[in-house]
Amino acid sequence: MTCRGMSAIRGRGIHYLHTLKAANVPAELIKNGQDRVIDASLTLIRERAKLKGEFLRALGGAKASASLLGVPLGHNSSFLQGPAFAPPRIREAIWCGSTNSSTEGGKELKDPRVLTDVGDVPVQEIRDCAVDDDRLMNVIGESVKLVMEEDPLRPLVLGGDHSISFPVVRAVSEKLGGPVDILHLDAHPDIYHSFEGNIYSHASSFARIMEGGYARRLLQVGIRSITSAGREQGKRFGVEQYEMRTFSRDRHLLENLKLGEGVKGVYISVDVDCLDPAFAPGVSHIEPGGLSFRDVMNILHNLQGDVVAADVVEFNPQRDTVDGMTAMVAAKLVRELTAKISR
Ligand SMILES: [Mn+2]
Repeated sequence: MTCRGMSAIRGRGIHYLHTLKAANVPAELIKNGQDRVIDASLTLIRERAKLKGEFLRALGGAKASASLLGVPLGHNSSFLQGPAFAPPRIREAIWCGSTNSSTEGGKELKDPRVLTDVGDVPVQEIRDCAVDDDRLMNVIGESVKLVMEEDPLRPLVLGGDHSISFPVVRAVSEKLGGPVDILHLDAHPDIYHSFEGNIYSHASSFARIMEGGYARRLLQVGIRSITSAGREQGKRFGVEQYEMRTFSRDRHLLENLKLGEGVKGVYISVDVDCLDPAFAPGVSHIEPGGLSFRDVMNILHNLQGDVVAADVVEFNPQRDTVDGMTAMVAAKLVRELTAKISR
């Protein structure tokens, strides 16, 4: 596909805003309506999380259990907006009959003590009501906190573009009362102060996280598209950037990580484009020279630490192969992260 073809796709993205901005309509009418829609959205997530939490506590036997929360948001991407359509495709692939419901280490995904689902934050419906991003990011964070409210549930967030990691990590850190260590797998450091004027850009989420003090350590792995500004920002925030060009040298260290001691735990953020595009073509930013799927599995399986929450972001179904290969890749990342979280 040519780049011109790609901007045509971008032009067909989601554009719900603007229709509620007539000058002669009282602002309070709109504000009150937005409040009601947001309340209703949070109520459905709260009640689903509450039911699943009560159910697991009644069953007993789970100390920590992954619960899926979809965040279908794509408008903070600097290029394509397809990640807004990812959560249902990932769920479909998790339960695809072509494979069984066991994780590699033998956990059973159909056991609710291992995995539950509280549904999606209705991002498009909220944006359709002309809610701005300051508020939308708060709704995403509130939704994460509603899941964490229900012990033993822990949020496993389905993106969405990478901008969602900022409100999610902020919520996790606020809820736990301190910073976490973050393992961030990505081709890009996503640490620009802002990108094309957008402080909520998917290229800026880790600048917001580091500024907010939500992470003690940030380890970025898989990096192979980084500018001098990205390296400077990394130094400024004390980020540990592991670039692909030295991966063979760093492999042993990265496949034996121990994180989260002395802080509130470990957060894992997986951008699907950390993988080489040979393994995961369905991403917005094709960047050759990445990790193999098994490299990622080795890093995740061998990581020692209490994983308090995680996300899988930047899967773009509009760029996937016709048979949904990258959906299966994203789903397997979610399945293995589920195994990592649940115990
Ligand atoms: Mn990326």
